[in-house]
Parts: sequence; C-alpha cells; structure tokens
Amino acid sequence: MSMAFYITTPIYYVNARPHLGHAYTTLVADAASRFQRMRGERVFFLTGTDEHGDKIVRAARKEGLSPREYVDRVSRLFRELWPELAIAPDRFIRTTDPGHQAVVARVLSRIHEAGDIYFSEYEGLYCFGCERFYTERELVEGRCPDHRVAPERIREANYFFRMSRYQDWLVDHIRRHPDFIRPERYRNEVLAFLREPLEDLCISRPRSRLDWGIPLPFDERYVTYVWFDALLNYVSALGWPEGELFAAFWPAARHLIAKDILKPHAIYWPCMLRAAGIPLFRHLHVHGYWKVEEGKMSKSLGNVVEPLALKDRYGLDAFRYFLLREMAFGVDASFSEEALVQRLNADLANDLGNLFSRVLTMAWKYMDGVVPAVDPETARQYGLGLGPEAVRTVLEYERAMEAFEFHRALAAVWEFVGRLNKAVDLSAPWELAKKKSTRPQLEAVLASLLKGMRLVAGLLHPVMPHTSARMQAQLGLEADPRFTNLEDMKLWQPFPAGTRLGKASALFPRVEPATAEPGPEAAAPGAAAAPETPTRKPEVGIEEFLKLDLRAATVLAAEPLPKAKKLLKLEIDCGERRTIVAGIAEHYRPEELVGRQVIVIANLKPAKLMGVVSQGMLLAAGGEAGPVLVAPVKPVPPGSALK
Ligand code: ME8
Repeated sequence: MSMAFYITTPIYYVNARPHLGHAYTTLVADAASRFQRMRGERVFFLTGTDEHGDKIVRAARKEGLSPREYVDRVSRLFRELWPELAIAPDRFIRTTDPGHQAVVARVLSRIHEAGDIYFSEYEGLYCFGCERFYTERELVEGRCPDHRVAPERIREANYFFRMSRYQDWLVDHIRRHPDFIRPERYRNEVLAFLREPLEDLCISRPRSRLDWGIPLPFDERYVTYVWFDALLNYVSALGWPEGELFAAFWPAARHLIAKDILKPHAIYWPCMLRAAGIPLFRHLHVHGYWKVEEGKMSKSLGNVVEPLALKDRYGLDAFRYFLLREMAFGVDASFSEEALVQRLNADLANDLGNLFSRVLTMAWKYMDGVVPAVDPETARQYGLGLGPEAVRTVLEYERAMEAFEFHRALAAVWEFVGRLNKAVDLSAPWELAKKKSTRPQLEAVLASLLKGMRLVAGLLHPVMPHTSARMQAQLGLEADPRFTNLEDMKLWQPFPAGTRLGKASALFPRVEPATAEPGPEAAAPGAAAAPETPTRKPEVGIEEFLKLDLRAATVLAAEPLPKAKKLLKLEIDCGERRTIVAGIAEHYRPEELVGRQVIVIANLKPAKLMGVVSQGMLLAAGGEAGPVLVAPVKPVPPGSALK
C-alpha cells in the first residue's frame, strides 16, 4: 500500500552563505526521501530560502545591494549547492515568490476575520538579530541567548496573534500524540515550556522601521513578522488551499529542523494552523547541532566549515556517509576532519571497498566475470546461508531509516558487510579454486557473496547514491529495477545467473589526513572524557576486534639494544617463542621483566627495528610518567587467548 511522504527542511536565511549545518539537514531530507522512494512511496521534498526581514536588509546594505538583488544572489547559492551534494528536492521555495506572498496574506485575513489578531501597544525587550521580543526569563544573564547581546527596550503599536488561547489545546495534542515531536527529549522540552503561560505573538513590524516584508492585508502600514511569513511556506509550497499537491501530501507532512528553531515549529506553527483552520502536520523531527571545536557553529560566530571544500577533498559520498553515520539523530555531534578521514579509511576503503574489490576480482579470475548458475541443491549445500541475516539486516535498516536513526541503519549494513568479509576469509575461495572437485563450492560461495553485495549496494542508495550506482554497474545490474526496491530485497532472490559483471575498480581509495594529529594525549588520564569528543575512535564491530590475536605471554629473556636508548629486545613465550622489540627501556630494566607475564598482539605485521625483526607488540597503558605494561591479574598458561 502506498502512502504519501512529505518532508520539509527549514527555509534558510539568506543573510549568509550555506554551511555544514544547512547541508546536513537537507541531506537528511534527501536520504529520507530516497529511502521512501525505495519503499514505493509518493514523495515530495521541499526546501528553500527565507528572504524577508531586518537581518536580510542589513546584510544587503553591507554588500551595497538592494534587498531584491541581494536575496536573488544568495538564494541562488543555496539552490545551486543542492545538486552538487546529490540532493534532489522536488521544490525550492522562496518567501519572495508571489504565490507564497498571496498565501500569507490570505491566512492573515482569515485569522484576522476570525478575531485572533488584535492591535495593541507593547513595550518590551527586542533583539534585532532575532527580530523578536524576548521575555525576561528567556534571556541568559540579561542577554539574547543566540546573539549574546543585551536586547533593547522598545515601545511600539503592533498586531498580535492570540496564541495564548491555543495553549491548552496544544498541550493536549502533544500529550495525545507521543510521536508529534521526536525524539522524546524535544517533546519534553516543549511540554516543559508550555507549563508557563503562553504569551501572544507579535506578528507585525511597522513599515517605518522595516519595509522588506509582506504587507499586512488589513493594515498597509505594517509588514508581517518574518516567522509568521516563513512558516507558511510549508503549505504555500503545496498550493494551499486548493492544490492537488496539498490534498495528497499535507496529511503526511513531516518537518525536519535542528533544535535551534524548536519553539517556532512546535508552538507558533501548530497554533497558527489551528487558527487558520488547517489540519496539523504529522511529525516534527528535531536533530542536534554539529559542533566544531567546542563552540556552536553558526554564522554569527564565524567558524563555519565550508561543506563543499570537504566534499571536494574527500569525495561526495564519503562526505554524505560521514554526516549520516557520525551524528546520532537528535544529539549534538562533533565535526572533525580527522573523524571523517578515519571513517573513510576504516568503513569505506577497508570494510566496504575491500569486500567489493576482493570478491569481484575473484569472480573475474575464477569465473571470467560471469555469474554462474548454481542449482538450488548446491546453493543449499555449499552456499553461505546468509538469508536469515540478510532479511534481518533489511528489517533493522528499514526500522531505523523510518525512525530517522540513520547511524543505526548504517551500522546494521556494516554489520552485514563484516559478515561478508568474514565469509570470504572462512570460505577461502582461493583454496576452492585450486581443485576441480571443489568447483561447485567455489561457484556457490561466490554467488552467495555477490548476492550479499547486491543487497549492500541497494541499501546504500539513499546515503551514497553515486557509489550505489557504481556498485550496481560493477555487479552488472544497471537495468534491474529491483536493485533499489526494498520489498524485493526482503525476498533475497538469487543473483541472476549469466549476469556479466562490470570491472572491479577501487570504490574508495584510502586517504591521508591533511591535518591529522590523532593525539591520544588529548584524553589525559583522569580527565573525564566527554562522550562525543573528536578524539574518540570510530565504533568497531566485534568481528574487527576478533581480528586481533591477543595473547598472554611470559618474558623469557630481555636485553638492551645497542645504540637504541629506548628499546629493549625481549624473548617471549606466547605459545611459541617470539622476539619482540619494545620501546620501554626508559621505564623498565631488563632484569625486572624476565619471568613476568605480559599481553601481546601476536598477529601484528612483523617490523624491523634497529636491525631486529619484532614479531608482535606488547600492550601498555599510557601512564603519565610513561607506558605501564598490561598483564593478566593471575598467571595463565603462555599463549592463552584474550577474549
Ligand atoms: O532558522 N548543526 O534559518 P537558518 C546542524 N530561516 N544544523 C544546523 C546548524 C548546525 N550547527 N546550523 C544550522 C532559520 N543548521 C529560519 C528557518 S523555517 C520556517 C525558517 C540548520 O538559516 C538546521 O536545520 O538559521 C537549523 O534548524 C537551520 O539550519 C537554521 O537555518
């Protein structure tokens, strides 16, 4: 059954260029839209620009332009950015569009006629940056919480929207619809705010002070407050009240925002809709903030990461993947180039890229790039039995994508990628290829792996559309419409025999970070590490941990290495005799080590240090005064595996 899916982003202010925060929200809307299309839903994805108000006039003046010239110029920057990020909205709305302005006037007249707009003199604390009055209790130490300047006391006659009258109704609605505002923490925040009496909303600005806005239809001396104007874009874009789009999509409306604009969306907007006799939207999805070097990243503070610079340096899909994988939707996240590079190297180049290049290379080498026909009996006997896991992966992915838990959806896909990589190691197709008698096994294994890769490639479409298409081509499935159909994926159909695979080529080359300084010293001992610090390493699956051969060992002999002040040469027993060179000479004397137990990584690639081949590495904790060796708390037989 097909349902409509309508998703909106905030319409962005044009007083500055687009930045990472804007890119993130719009990317989320794009990924969610692509995902819904994979489920066969009818989708409408809206974004645009918010172009009226004081802020814009001041920004235009600074550039020596008229507001009209200025908004045209900056709005175009936003509109042209989205295709460069493979973001494909169905409509880009501007609040200066005549159609939108007509809707604003019409809604204002309706609410005015219904008696919910009144004229009154008001004196209050006004922040020019925010273009709104603040109550004392909203200020932080007497200052605007956003702009950090003291608001000015001004006195003005203005029009007010009787928002207070909708307070009880709104509280009731939020209580009765637990998923109206998601995640829960923001719902609670709104309910907490609504415990205090709600004030009426000033919705006009005198033209003597601000001329760049939509005139009030019932008093030409005033223009409309920019938020009252902007929020209405969500219905004007659908052609409210009579449009076919409105009828089809409005009942399914979901607004996507960051926490900075929770109040206008969770409070003003529902009250406005109610007063205008328009049904409410379905859901408000609220995400956290990207933080760059501790502070909030915003235009007013000036530490903005240029999204395009990063996508050019590391590739668009890696950039999209990073943003969606790194941020737990709803919670703030730290942005760092190092974290991006780590994810690119670990998740994309290593896990995903290696899987594709290994399997495709083998498919060419052993099967000439043609997918073999494997009869069901052989498949059952020798295939990898991935079916149940594959279906579980799709179901978890679907649940998480639907809930806007993109990081979880991707983690589920990567767990499956890990399973496939492990299956390559365990089934060792290169061994099966050595004998004629194991040919059926070889074919069954490779067909299973290709089937798994087809699933991974399809599931990645919403997040990495270009890479997904390249994988599709490598798998020889370009013309297959089932490739991105979620229901088809759940059926886990055989990979069509006879399919000619495309050539394998590296999907993600490894990169060296431009400014990488991994800096474990940042996590100084005793310092409480914040849960989202940039120095935290990316999450790994258990299968990655299990790749390390960690063992207890006993030191048999130890001696200094001539000419190397810091190094000791150790002979150890880790189930077998090994030589290890360790950088601990300044902290341990050779004689105090002999007979002691230590922990070694036994499968680390051997490395030559001062002419001696070191066949492993000792584990040590980074103590303040130097490394402290790690040991089992009770003696164990040498070679005992750690788990
Ligand atoms: O508020 N992290 O426009 P705006 C994550 N015109 N997202 C961020 C972010 C960050 N550091 N910084 C900005 C406006 N965003 C109004 C909206 S809607 C009817 C009117 C994103 O240009 C996030 O989506 O200030 C946030 O809500 C939005 O940009 C604010 O954009």
